[in-house]
Amino acid sequence: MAKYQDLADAIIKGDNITSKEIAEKLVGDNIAAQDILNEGLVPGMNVVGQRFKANEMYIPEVLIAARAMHAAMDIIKPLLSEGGADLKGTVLIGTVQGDLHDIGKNLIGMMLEGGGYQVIDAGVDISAEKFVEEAKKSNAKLIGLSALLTTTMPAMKDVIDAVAADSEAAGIKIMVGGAPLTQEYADSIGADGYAPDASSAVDLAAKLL
Ligand code: B12
Repeated sequence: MAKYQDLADAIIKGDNITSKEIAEKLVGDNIAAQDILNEGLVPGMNVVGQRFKANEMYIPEVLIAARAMHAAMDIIKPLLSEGGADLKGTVLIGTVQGDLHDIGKNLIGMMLEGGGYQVIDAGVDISAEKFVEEAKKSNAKLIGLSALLTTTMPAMKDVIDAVAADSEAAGIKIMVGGAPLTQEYADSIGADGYAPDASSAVDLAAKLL
């Protein structure tokens, strides 16, 4: 019988063929999709996140691991929603207006998915109005904003203000990140949270939701 650890190992190695096969075997063995997520995918991506943080893994390896996670996720996703599995909530992510950098945002999205959240990716160069509209449409409880340019950091405050000004959106939490960001900057614009990397972002989401 396939084991959770084999699935986690396939993800860490970035082997998307094996991760898919193991996920299929586990499903065939009648293992609940939620258990496959919690005992295989999440621990695998946790190791990847920790190694990335410790500079033991580099961006391409993380992206390859994330692809292996997605291959397994594709198998269990339909079963998760079918069984009404208790996904932890919806997080809307996007890069702010004027900014096209998306590598960090994509990593955040993959790690959040691996952590059991439903992730809606609005994309790049997203206006404050669009963030509000998408958050309401997807019933997101948390928005993750990314900015890589010092010139686009102020656009994060525009999103925070637009969310606060909209009676239907007010109350949605906002976390921010990106290389030029600091905790001080996040505090100064009134963000609910800041995380310096993808694995801390998952911890932060758990704290905020
Ligand atoms: C790749 C890259 C590009 C690519 C982007 C490709 C893509 N699809 O993303 C391209 C070539 C398109 C590009 C374009 C430009 N770039 Co550029 N780019 C970079 C580079 C080399 C890497 C960025 C990156 O992906 N890092 C890796 C990821 C994983 O890290 P990260 O994004 O920081 O994300 C991590 C954390 O910050 C955090 N995080 C990120 N987002 C979020 C969100 C939340 C909610 C949370 C909690 C956490 C979080 O978690 C992530 C994972 O750990 C940086 C230099 C550098 N070393 O940072 C310059 C850099 C960001 N770029 C820069 C510039 C100037 C530009 C251009 C203006 C260049 C030009 N003259 O055309 C354009 C701007 C285009 C635009 N409008 O956005 C400057 C910015 C300087 C500044 N002070 O603002 C940098 C710093 C290079 C430099 N030293 O000058 N760029």
